[in-house]
Formats: sequence, structure tokens, C-alpha cells
Amino acid sequence: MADQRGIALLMAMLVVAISAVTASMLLSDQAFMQRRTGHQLEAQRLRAYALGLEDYARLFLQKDARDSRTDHLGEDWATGIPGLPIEGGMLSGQITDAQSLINLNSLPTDAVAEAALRAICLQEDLSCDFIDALKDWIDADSEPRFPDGAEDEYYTALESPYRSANRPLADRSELRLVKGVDAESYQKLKPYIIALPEATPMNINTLPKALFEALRIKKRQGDERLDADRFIDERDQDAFSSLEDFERRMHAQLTQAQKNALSVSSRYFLASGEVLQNDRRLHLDALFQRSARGGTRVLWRSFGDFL
Ligand SMILES: [Ca+2]
Ligand SMILES: [Ca+2]
Repeated sequence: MADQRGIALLMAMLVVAISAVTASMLLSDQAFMQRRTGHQLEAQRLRAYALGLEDYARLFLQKDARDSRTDHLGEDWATGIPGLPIEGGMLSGQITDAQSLINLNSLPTDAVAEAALRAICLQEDLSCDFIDALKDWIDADSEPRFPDGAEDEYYTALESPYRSANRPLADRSELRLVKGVDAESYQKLKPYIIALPEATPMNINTLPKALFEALRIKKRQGDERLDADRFIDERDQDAFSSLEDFERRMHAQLTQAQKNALSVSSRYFLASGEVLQNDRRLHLDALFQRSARGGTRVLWRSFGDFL
């Protein structure tokens, strides 16, 4: 149930934040007018708005940590800002749960995440051979896995040689460096994957239907798999409060590995925002880490091209 008063308060705070941005920009406009081109000023103004949106996302996530112990699509943070008018333009933004996706950095230690990735490869008609190489890319040692692994020996023999990272991926796009991953397969996998700084469970309250299917969770009786449409219907009615609640309501039987690999709450969120002003546009993406007590920090942010 969305807390309308909470949203109204956050909206008011955003308006205040944006006014502050505009005021400080006006001051800096006067001070530096001679030295800067109009183009740079506009780019800086849009950047300030985008950072305002990021702050706004932070408030939502902090408020949510106080309000609830689970994370699901019916919560305020998932609502997004469809379009908030500003002078000469519009702000919009969206927060998504980063743990609704397969975390590539979970793969070396999480057989459930690996099985899900294999199922997605099958669905997308891709070879799974790169998965061994991906695990080698992340693991600390330099021993290639059998049969399809790859370590320094492989990468240093390439025409443009480089070395295996031997640490978690900093970004999902790093997957493109792994043996057996070309541009096309990366584009197909992209909607389902993420790279978070540590192994993480997947949140059943937010994961997309295709990933639920990829988990191949079984019914309590018999050998049949749970129906994904029924799962989505049940979740839409009411988010799952725990994995036990999920098992009970879905008549499901989670394996111990699945219990370890799944959750009903999240610590990592992606925020994206777009600023449109005077026919200029700027996009921002940021990854938030949120502690159990609600403290947030931005692990990375990237600005799209100023268009
Ligand atoms: Ca929550
Ligand atoms: Ca390695």
C-alpha cells in the first residue's frame, strides 16, 4: 500500500532541493559567465538536476528501510517519477531492485544463480560455454576450469592481449572481455544480469517472470515445476513476507541451495534519472548499497551523453 503522505513529503523535499540547485546555478552563472560557454553551463545545470534526482532516490530508499523489512514492487520506491515539470523541461526517474537480476559475481559460489543463467542462455539460444570462463575470470586462482574455462594463458595469447581479472566484475559490461561472449550474446543477456560487489541472493518479490522460470522451483508434491503466471498473480496480490511464506502460499519446496540463493529483501538498488530542459537531455544511472539500518551509499554513477 503506497503511503501517499510520505510521497507528498518527498515530492516537497525534491522541489526544495531543485530550487536550491537552481539558485546555486544562478549564482555560479553570474560568477563564471565570462569563462564558460553556454553549452558547458547547460551541461552543468542538467548534471546538478540529475544529482538532485539521485538524492531523491536516496530519500526513498532510506524511508523504505524505516517502513518495511521486505522489498517488493508495491512499495513507494518502485513507483518512480513519471515526469515532474521544471522550468523549460521535465525530470523523470525510476528505482529498480538490482537483486531482481542474476548477479554475475554470485556465480562462483552460487549454483542456483549459475543454473538460472544456464536456463536463460538456453531460452535465448546461446551457448553456455562461457560460464566456466566467467567463473575463472572472477575466481582468484589461475587454474582454468574443465572443459571451457580460461585464465591468463588464453587471454594473453589473444591478438590484443589482456589478463584475467581474478576478482569480481566491476560492471556487467566486463562480461564482454570473457572468452566466448560476443556483442550479440551480451545484448541478449543484458536484461537479466548485473554485477554487484559481492555475492547476493535474488529477491523473489521483484524478479521478472523469465527469471522465476529459470529458477525451476518445484512443487511440494510430485516433480512438477511451479507455474510462473500463478506465481506472478500470487505476488501481485500480496508480496511474500519470507521464503517460508512463499513455500506455504505457492505449495513449493525450496532446496537448501535455493533457500540460500533467494530472499524477500534487497540491499542493492539501481536508480536511473533523466533530465530534459530546453531541448537538452542528460541520463544518470547510479547503484545504491543500503545497509540493514537504512544507510545508503552510491557505489557508482554514470552520466549518459549530454544530448
Ligand atoms: Ca522495503
Ligand atoms: Ca581466475
